[in-house]
Amino acid sequence: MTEDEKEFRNTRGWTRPASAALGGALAGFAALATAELVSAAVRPQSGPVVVVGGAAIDRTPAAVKDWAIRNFGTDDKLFLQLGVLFVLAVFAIALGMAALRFRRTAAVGVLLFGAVGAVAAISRPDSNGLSDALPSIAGAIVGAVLLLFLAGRLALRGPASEGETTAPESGPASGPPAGQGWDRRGFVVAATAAAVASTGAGVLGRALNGSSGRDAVASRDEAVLPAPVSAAPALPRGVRLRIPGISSFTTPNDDFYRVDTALVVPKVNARTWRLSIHGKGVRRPLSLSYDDLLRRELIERDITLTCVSNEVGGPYVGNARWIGVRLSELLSECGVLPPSRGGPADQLVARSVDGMTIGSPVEDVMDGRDALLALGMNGEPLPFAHGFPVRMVVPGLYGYVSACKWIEDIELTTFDDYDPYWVKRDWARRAPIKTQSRIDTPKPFARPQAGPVMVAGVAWAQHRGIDKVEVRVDDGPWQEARLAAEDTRDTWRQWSLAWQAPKGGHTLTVRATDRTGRVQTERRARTIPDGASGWHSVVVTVD
Ligand SMILES: Nc1nc2c(c(=O)[nH]1)N[C@H]1C(S)=C(S)[C@@H](COP(=O)(O)O)O[C@H]1N2
Ligand SMILES: [Mo]
Repeated sequence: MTEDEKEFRNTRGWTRPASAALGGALAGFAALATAELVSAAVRPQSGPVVVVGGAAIDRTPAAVKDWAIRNFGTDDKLFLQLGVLFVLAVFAIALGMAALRFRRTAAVGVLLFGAVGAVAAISRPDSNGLSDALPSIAGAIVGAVLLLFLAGRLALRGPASEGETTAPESGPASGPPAGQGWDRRGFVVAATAAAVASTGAGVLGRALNGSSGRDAVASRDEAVLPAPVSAAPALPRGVRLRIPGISSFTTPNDDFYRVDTALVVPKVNARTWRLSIHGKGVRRPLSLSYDDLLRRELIERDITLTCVSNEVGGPYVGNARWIGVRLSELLSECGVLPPSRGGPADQLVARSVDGMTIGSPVEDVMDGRDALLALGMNGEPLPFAHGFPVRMVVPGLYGYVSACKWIEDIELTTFDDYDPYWVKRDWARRAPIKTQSRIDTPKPFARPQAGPVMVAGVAWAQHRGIDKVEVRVDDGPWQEARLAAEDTRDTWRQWSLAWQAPKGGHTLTVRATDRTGRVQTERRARTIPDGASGWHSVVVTVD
């Protein structure tokens, strides 16, 4: 190959555009790594992927969100973040290619991405103001400078480079020998250095962000829940059916479903946490510390929590033993009266440290049910993912209208005056839990042997109680299932039916009847606006 041919390859081949693409990707990577490191100094929730992802969550139409939860389950957040990263990577590569010709414009493009991140950061509901914009801004500046520099190495120089920008601002004088070409060595060195430095910054930022909740972790580790004055009664005998594959009566914390909008689980320091209660009809506003709550009379209750996004047969339901303060007691101390006794507020809006708002009917919270400000879950302080230090739990209401995690503020208001987060997104203002039942075993498309097969599962109608569960095989008659003993009417109930399974394909269907005598409706409803309805069926093939 002649020198001329080499030069031709050097300028016209694929390596230059490929390097440009790589340069763009590196600039994007450096920007994110810088942002990660700076967010460790500001706070983990201020990173660009988190804030842009959070803004995307808030703007996602309910139907799409529903779809995402259905398809990705609790991994929906991971997929969202990967999606944000993918979009960023595509744009970074495009900007890198554009920088071959329009170096300054491409750098400005990087800065624009930073601006998007900065605006998203400032407009998060839990934003700390301008400081939250720092990670995005710092990242964008580093990314833009790196892109300028790398594109400088790629600029063609020398007399024969007409038609391409000769880019006088490019690079140091110690570039390549004069002549047609670009600074390959300079590019490789700079790109390698940038990759190494960015990886270092990213890893360090990750590590710092990971440990940033140290104070919060320490405050949870040292928290000791006093014995409740009113302990939950021992579980009645016969609450648990010993059937393989059935949901355990008490859901262990690690298996408890999680549904929230938080891309980063808030780590709240209980030592500095406070809860305020204020608003309409609050004659004596309160501000409480974690210790204030621990010093109060605590009660312990088994309560089954359910998500309104749970499909018929879905997994977003769990039962735990909660320890907490009676919410109605605190409200009464503040002088709050329920609407039925003339109180002016009919909606209690709980606000979390991450800006979630959840509205519950004041009437329900004060009607004598065990509405809790919960501190403990299954014998330990709340796990961070489930709301440490304090969350609400109200028997009989879906989580999105009752179970605010990481709560820090309670405002008494009216349904007319204020729409909380999910209501703004077309979910119902009021949402009592619908009677539901689920077949846990056999699993869909199972192939049991002909003969005795245990059909079993759970049924729930919190605060009304379950009185009957029936199972139907194909189009046969409804057969009454055996019901496990009831713990309380606020908890789910296990059930089972011994089935003599004949060979062939069969559809098993379940329905429950609650204590008001109402049979679970067959009418199919979507989750939005106020919870799914319909009967759960499982198709099996008996061999
Ligand atoms: N701060 C906050 N609290 C929240 C939510 C949320 O997104 N943010 N989601 C609610 C919903 S929709 C449900 S079903 C329950 C779920 O509680 P869990 O994750 O502990 O099971 O929390 C509720 N509390
Ligand atoms: Mo929910």
